[in-house]
Amino acid sequence: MAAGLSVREPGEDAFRKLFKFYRRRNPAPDLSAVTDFSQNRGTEGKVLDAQLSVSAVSTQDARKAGLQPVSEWKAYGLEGYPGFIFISNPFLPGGQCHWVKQCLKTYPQKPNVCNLDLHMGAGETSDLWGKSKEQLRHKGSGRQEPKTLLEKLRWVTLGFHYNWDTKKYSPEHHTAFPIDLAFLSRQVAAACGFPRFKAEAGILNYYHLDSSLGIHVDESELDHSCPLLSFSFGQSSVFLLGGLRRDEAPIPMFMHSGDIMVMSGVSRLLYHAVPRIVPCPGGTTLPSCLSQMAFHNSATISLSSDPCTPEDWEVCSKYLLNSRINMTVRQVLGPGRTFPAESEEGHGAVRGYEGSYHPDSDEEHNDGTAKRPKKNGSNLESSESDMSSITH
Ligand SMILES: O=C(O)CCC(=O)C(=O)O
Ligand SMILES: [Mn+2]
Repeated sequence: MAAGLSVREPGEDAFRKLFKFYRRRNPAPDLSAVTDFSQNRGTEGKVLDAQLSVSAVSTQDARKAGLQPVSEWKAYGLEGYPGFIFISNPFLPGGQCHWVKQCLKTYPQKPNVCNLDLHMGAGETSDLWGKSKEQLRHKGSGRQEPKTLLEKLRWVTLGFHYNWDTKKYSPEHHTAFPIDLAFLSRQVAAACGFPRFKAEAGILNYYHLDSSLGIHVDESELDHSCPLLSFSFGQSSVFLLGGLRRDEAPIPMFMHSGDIMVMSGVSRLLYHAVPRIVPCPGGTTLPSCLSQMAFHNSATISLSSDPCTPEDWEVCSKYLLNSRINMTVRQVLGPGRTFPAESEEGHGAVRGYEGSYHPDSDEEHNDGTAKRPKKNGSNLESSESDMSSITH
């Protein structure tokens, strides 16, 4: 256990304690206790090899999604966390380009919904990519330079659009789920033993070096027997995987670019959070799997009529120098099910953010945009110090 983890303030739950530890700026936390699946460095004796269904995904379909054949994937589980599967970057060289480009260029477009829609008009939020790319490409490292719209993007919702106020999905607020992302999700879910998985909702989170995502459980989906898939790109993060209760101390683990996490079964409803983004040393490079990337390989992703060009990748790679993108994909309804009538609804449909920290979340953002009241936002935050917070 890293130094400094043992002191616990009265009334503070074990999860929150570690969340604060890893979010701390000054002094920066010791990351030596963070499990790193890619380096075989981990929670001693707790890391298991996960069995995948190799025959469920053809090599051709894997390749189409930018993935290596499933037989090549390195997948892990954790003892005591059945249903939790960590796949250490199974993407082909170049296979991540397409997804990063989609997250920055395509998915923020209407009819999808993003945080900027809450305080900007439709004209202003259309074509974030077009409005940002030149400025982003030529940007120096100066903190004073105004942020581009892409840098102000915090979340995008897809499919059944998650409502941050009601913490529910509704049949009235639905747009077509991106075909390519549904395809990628289907392959990953099938390899993990869920051949009938249907991507129905997505939340994309955009993190910068000072962002964090608060402690929560994803339980708004109506059928928890379906897995939740999570894909990470760009800078690494510390991810905390907790238990069913907040007084269970979470396991810290790195999520690197290309890593995929599947939460299913007993692990589907575990508390989790992202307290910290961990940039590459020096802060001026991309993770090696992205910098070595022969972008033209992304042409193998034959799912899109808009392949990632060298110009696109120039913008994406500049963005990722100090950012992380995470895509979570969810099935909202059980197979063949529809939304229940209002009167039949249970009481459990809550994305269980117990964001009791940062009562100051209605203050002004440091980029001049108004902070949204906590109830309007996801729990993605930026923190300049332990106690300040910025919700999108
Ligand atoms: O960014 C991550 O790794 C986690 C995202 C997440 O938990 C969510 O969107 O519900
Ligand atoms: Mn989550």
